Amino acid sequence: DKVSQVHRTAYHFQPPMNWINDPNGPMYYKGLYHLFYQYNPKGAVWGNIVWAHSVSKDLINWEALEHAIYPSKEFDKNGCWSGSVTILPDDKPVILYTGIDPKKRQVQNYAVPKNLSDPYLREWDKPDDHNPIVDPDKSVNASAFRDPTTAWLVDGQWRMVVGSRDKDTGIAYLYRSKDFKEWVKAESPLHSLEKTGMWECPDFFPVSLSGENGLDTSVFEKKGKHAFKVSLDVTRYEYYTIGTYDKENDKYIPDEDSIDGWSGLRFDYGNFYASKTFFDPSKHRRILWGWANESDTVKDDKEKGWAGIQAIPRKVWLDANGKQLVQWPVEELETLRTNEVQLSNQKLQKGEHIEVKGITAAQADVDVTFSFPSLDKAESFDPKWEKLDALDVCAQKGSKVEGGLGPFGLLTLASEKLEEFTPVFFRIFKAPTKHAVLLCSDASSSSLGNGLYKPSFAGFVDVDLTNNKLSLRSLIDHSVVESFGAEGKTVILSRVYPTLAILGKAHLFVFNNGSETITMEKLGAWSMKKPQMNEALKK
Ligand code: DQQ
Repeated sequence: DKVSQVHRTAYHFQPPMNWINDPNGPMYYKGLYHLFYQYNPKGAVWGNIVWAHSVSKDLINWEALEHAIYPSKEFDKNGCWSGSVTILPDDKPVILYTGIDPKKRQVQNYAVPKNLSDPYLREWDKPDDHNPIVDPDKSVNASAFRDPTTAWLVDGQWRMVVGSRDKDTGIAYLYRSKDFKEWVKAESPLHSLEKTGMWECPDFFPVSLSGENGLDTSVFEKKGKHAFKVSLDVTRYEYYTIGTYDKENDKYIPDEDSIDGWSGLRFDYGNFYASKTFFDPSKHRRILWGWANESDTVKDDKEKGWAGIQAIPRKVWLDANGKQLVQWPVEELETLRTNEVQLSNQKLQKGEHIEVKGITAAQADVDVTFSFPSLDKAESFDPKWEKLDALDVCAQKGSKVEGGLGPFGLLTLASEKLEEFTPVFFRIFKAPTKHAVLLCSDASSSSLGNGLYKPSFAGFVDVDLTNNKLSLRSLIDHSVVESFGAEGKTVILSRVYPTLAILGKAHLFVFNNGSETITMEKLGAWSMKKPQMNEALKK
């Protein structure tokens, strides 16, 4: 029997079928972007993990290639888990990845292209010489030792980090090598922190102090800043800090005002995990890939025959305030825009909603700027909330709870009579010393379906409100709503599974449910075309 595929995404990265998880080894090489990813060739649940491989000229249209890395040696007999690519001098890419060995130990291996003149880099060799390059020594927990990073070069020696834990202390073990084969563990880790648990998929990279350009992973600017990200196994959230890299002592030191731990900054306050960045020399930018798991039931995943997507690749850079990163969908995404609709200067009184007509609302890109006369009507911030996650505040103060300044924003994937909708909205509070801006992407009203995970994802937005404006962009793609608040300062990805608001029956509205009148200053909305998405195996 034919399963309905109403929730399959059109322009997010997906293979034709089966389970996917972490993005692996993203790179730009000889005019092509490569993406590898954790893949189960045999089904829609996690298992039998190989590195599937796709290439693209524009990060939007993808061609599927043969699997690049799959169990074929003793040192990866039980699985080929996550890892990274480093491009060595003379344009030679090398993969570092975690293999699961016959004793189920996690070991670090390397692989090199069989034929460097093939721009597709289809076939990879895992030499017996020096593999595995890193074995867990006696001090290391061999079942929590994985996900090697892209390496960086300091004074002629490569460094890379492997994620781990010692009891509940998260650890980024540091290794050094002169030739990329002989690796020696440093006496102390690059970074570690108690009570954070296993550090999966660490990522460590330099950021420019000004502008939006990215830096190659081995570039160190005077007084430069670095970002360090980990994926926390226990909560399935990631967090990052901004800090400095002390090259002499090979230590990463988070800035004093950058929270190191569970409540630190996140790339994304929604469904986004095991992310990885890479430097794109062709456009001098750093790009972030992240995995968005299903929020559907496992039974549905199996019936559909697929599970997992990759978020739209995002350019990432340091905010002008030096305190956080900013993200924006890569500009190439805009080539998919069609059926443009522009609206401007429309007032929204309390309780009003305006439909955005003329686009395919289930497969769209919408970018809107709101303004308001003043901050006077902002509700006061309940001090009790200080102890809560933003998500809990959003669960209490949803889009249907009337406010002062907000809630206002978008109702995405909405059914005609609003039995289903995923609101993405701002709500502004008067906090003791300043205003607190909450961005919420609330899945609780997204579907009449049963057994779904429907969290009220939310994050605070550290934004200057002196011009009384806030902007919001949402990428809507059937079962995903990926939203960028305040030009990418706070980002939230939600997976949702409407039963009524599907395909041509989905609607998009702009709404306000606060006593202050909001002006929709300008809105651009587009239907999104379907790119080539891994259908054909490139010959
Ligand atoms: N997924 C991989 C691991 C990694 C985890 C296995 C994160 O290497 O730690 O599929 O999602």
